[in-house]
Amino acid sequence: MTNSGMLFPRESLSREIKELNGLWSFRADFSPNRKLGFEQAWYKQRLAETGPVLDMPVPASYNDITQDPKLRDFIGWVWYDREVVVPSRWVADKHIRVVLRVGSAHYYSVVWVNGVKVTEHNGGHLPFEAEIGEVIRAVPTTPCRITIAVNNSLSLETLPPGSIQYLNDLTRYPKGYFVQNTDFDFFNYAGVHRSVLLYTTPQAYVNDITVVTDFADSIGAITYDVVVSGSSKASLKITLTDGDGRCVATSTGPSGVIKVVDVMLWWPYLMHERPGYLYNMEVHMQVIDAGGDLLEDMYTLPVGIRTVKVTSTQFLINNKPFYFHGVNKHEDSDLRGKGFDWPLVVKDFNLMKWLGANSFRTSHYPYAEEILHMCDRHGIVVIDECPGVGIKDIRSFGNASLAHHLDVMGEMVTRDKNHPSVVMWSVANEPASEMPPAGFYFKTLIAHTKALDSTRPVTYVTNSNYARDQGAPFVDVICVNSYFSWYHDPGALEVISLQLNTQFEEWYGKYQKPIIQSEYGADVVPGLHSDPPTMFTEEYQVMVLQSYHKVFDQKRKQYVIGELIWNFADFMTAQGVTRVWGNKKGIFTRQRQPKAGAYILRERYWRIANETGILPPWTKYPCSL
Ligand code: BDP
Repeated sequence: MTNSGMLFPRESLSREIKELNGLWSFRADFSPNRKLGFEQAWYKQRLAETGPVLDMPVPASYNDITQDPKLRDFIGWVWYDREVVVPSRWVADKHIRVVLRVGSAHYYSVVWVNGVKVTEHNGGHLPFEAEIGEVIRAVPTTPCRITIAVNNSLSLETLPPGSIQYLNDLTRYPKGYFVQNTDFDFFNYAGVHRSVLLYTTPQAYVNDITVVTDFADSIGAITYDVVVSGSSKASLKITLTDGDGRCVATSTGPSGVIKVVDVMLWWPYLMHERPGYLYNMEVHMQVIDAGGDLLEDMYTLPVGIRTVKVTSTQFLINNKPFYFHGVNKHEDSDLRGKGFDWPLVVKDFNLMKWLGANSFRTSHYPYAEEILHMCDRHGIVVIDECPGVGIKDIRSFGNASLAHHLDVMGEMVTRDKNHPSVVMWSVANEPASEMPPAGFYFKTLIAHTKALDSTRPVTYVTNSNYARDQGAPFVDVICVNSYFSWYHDPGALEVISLQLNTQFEEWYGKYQKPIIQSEYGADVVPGLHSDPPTMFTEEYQVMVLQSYHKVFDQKRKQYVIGELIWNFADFMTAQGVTRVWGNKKGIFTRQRQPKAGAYILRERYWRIANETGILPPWTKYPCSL
């Protein structure tokens, strides 16, 4: 694990938080080269003084907020700014670190405070931060101004990759016309997508915590490692409390093993009557600084005690076979785009629980940390995927791409390593894994990920041919996407069972690793009906699902360890002739209303859960939330 932490900001007796969500001033740089903002140094004054600004909510994508098609499809730099009143105590007290944190912004960000650059960050979907105490103390203006410039252009070396294409034929395109080409199937939403906040710590502080859990009989074990920054002389006390707040164990020192008697394990939803059980690990740091003052820092980390193992035919959680019956999702909704939104998050969890889903994959990028906290608490199991989606061009397998991909995995593992809900890393979705350089690329990437975290299996999601896939020898679990009777043999429902059976036999025959059907599905325009079923109708989606399920039911007794429907809900994509206002493979509409397929899955998921025989009678389907 890396040494520099990315602990989720939490209030404590030693830490305060000031959220900067709400309305920011916003200006897109429409200049031909998109560089006017830098040339005119827009960060040196209030954005409103540089030209016309819009109100822009944070967090949100900017694309669907106005009526302007140029902003919806904008490529290049956009600028945000707002003023914030920093409590005078934070400025006056030099013992306090003041940190500015951006939960995520797409994709390349530069941040200034009072016109002074404090950080830049390459990549969306992951947080970045900067210590700004020195800057606000240098010129203690009230209020202080925060400026964020964000650029959504992608290159062959970014994640996801993309490329800008200039269309220079003046008989067909206006002067200076360019487009951004990408190889992924979701709208390239951009802006400040997650919370922006200021938080404080003392100058000596708990920078990172890593926990690895295990158990034997009724004794749990938490192996912990705490990194303190700002002092080498800190003393540490660890207190572990149970779900009722009772202290169950203590420890001292920066690392060690905490034993928990009569351990309550963390179990997935529907696998146990008390899923998502969490302890709280309070880390209390004390140090006397050079001036003789006592500095204290407190950080409380929720900890779930569980184990994960993979055999050639099974995925084991707490040594019991776990079958993924779940969904693939997107961070996507009307108006907000990819902007974080609590009502949406809670509604989606209620729908997943209604469905009897015990898991999801964060297709195709890391989701907001708040969502992983919900998963921890509700026992929803997560395959945590990095933004390695659309890696199709051979130039995206070069050294620069690989170096960036390794960095992104480092950031993602650092952020998500302590979540009990996260049981596997996915390093990519449907890369061109049959290309020769993919062998070295994925060997390196997967080995690196295992070096970052040796406790979780690693995979990537493939749709290539089993015989030509270069990375499959290195993954722990084979994740396969297939769309029989859709992209292949459209309309031919009768081929599904044969082709799916062949798919499983070939992959298992060659690699002897457990397999997850990581995507399958069919588009539905809600309300469209036909009998006999034809593509895009509710009946057709039902038939596709049922045909896949028959084969899953044979193979899950052997080596198939999961099924994840594509997709939980309809989502927006780029415009194109195969997309009628977005991808319609949702079993729920984009507004989260069920299609016929949702009821098929609901019946199935609850039946599978009940078959395991460990559900108490009161949770038998149909159950209310
Ligand atoms: C798969 C991709 C996914 C797409 C899906 C589809 O992994 O991102 O949305 O196909 O076409 O290949 O619906």
